[in-house]
Amino acid sequence: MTRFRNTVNGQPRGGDQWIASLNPFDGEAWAEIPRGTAADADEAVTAAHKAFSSGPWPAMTATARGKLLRRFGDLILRDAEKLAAIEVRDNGKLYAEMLGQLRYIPEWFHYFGGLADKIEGGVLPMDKPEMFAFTKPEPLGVVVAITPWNSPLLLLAWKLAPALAAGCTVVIKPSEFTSCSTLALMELVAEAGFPPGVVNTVTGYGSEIGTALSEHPLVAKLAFTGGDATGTAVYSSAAKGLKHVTLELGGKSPNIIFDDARLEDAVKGAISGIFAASGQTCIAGSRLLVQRSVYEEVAQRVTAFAGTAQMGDPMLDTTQVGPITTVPQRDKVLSYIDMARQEGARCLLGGGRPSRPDLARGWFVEPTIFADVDNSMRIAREEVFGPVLSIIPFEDEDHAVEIANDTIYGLAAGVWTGSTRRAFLMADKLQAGTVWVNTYRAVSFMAPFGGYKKSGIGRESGQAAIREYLQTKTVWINLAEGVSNPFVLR
Ligand code: TXE
Repeated sequence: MTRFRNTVNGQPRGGDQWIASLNPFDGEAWAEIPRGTAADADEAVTAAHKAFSSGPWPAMTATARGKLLRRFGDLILRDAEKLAAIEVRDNGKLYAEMLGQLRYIPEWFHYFGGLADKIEGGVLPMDKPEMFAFTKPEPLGVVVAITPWNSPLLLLAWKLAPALAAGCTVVIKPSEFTSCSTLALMELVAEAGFPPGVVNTVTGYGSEIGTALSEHPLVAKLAFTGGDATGTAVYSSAAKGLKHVTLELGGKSPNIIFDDARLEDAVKGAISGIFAASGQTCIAGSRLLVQRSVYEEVAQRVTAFAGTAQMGDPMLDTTQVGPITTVPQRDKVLSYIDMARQEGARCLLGGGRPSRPDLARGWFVEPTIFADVDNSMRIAREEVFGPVLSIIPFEDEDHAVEIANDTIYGLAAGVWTGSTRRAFLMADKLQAGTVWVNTYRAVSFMAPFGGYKKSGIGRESGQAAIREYLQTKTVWINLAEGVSNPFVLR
């Protein structure tokens, strides 16, 4: 069995105990990762702090940092197939999806590599005579990047690229379910030429090393993607040490179909919103809001389309729906399906585990569709994070906005319409960090991404994201000779 090791200060680190990494398609252990301890977390943070404070990294120009990032991006592209295959074995998502992600991830390192030496301070047009003042952006320090299991390397890239471009050093804590690709990536960190200690990893259970990382006094910032309960705990830990945070949390995103939409496209948009990645995405369009006049037609067409989705081995090109990544997550999804039935929703498709013998060892849940969902039901209010769609009817624009915004979350929203007026109006009124019109589940390195309300704090991707890893220093230089009255404010 393959054993992946952590990297601390450029050196491999095993562990006294190991955690098996299981393949969601067959339930078999295929690799092992170290079960880190609080002492391991401390060692990784200390190494990152040393690399931030002394040695080649702080002495490096922003231009040189940018080159390293771009080289790293090139190496990821070179090894995209290998890394994608590791991700599939760890999280069960389609090889086609993971390879697409791996081939796109380099763009984050190219983009932020390019941005590294374009972050400028400013000279202030001083209101005080003979005083010169300027601002200077400086890196925050040690960043702990805590990543989840659904898209390990993509969500890591969203943190790692701006953090390194800003000049921070990083400790990565990947999900205990899917750490292997991150540990494999560390070989490329070394090959790219990052100095030891700039990027470190510590694997293990969140409950065992999470607090040691998020409350460590040498950590300046926590960049987290995961569930909102864990995110809240991480935020509380950060508050104790007044640390900076970026939190990308859950969602219950509305995907809204108006009767003036091209229904053929809207149906595909509904499918990609919830059944791609078996619904295990924070941006899942889990609430399909459909205008009453086309409600039955859309429900029937989405059901017919989803009914053709091929479940199977995620490595095969013909597979469209893979297994759920973890057993606890599969059980959570099944419990929500039961709950929806009890709440009185009408099950149009799926509703359980598939009966096919060749899928029996995998953690599959059938693509499931509930119609006649009321937005007050738990199936419409809580994040399921699986292939379960709730269809909710609405009457008009105001009603759609009311239902869409009636949620604690605000990560994303989709609108399907043929009207430009309606597109702009809905984009204004929807409380979400991302609004897609006539498309769904699109992301880009240049497009800021993050949540309104309980979906998170801060933004990833885009120019502003690097600011999340910087702080501003204001420098005052007195050009006058002599100091005026020391007892009054200057
Ligand atoms: O995620 P966790 P879980 C949602 C989804 C899912 C639910 C729970 O609804 O059903 O979250 O999933 C680390 N201190 N999302 O429990 O716990 C953990 O080791 C510091 C949405 O698997 O949020 C992992 O590295 N860290 C989501 C990371 O937090 C801790 C993606 C995320 O795991 C910690 C995944 C602690 N005390 C799940 N406890 C999205 N937004 O994309 C755990 N961790």
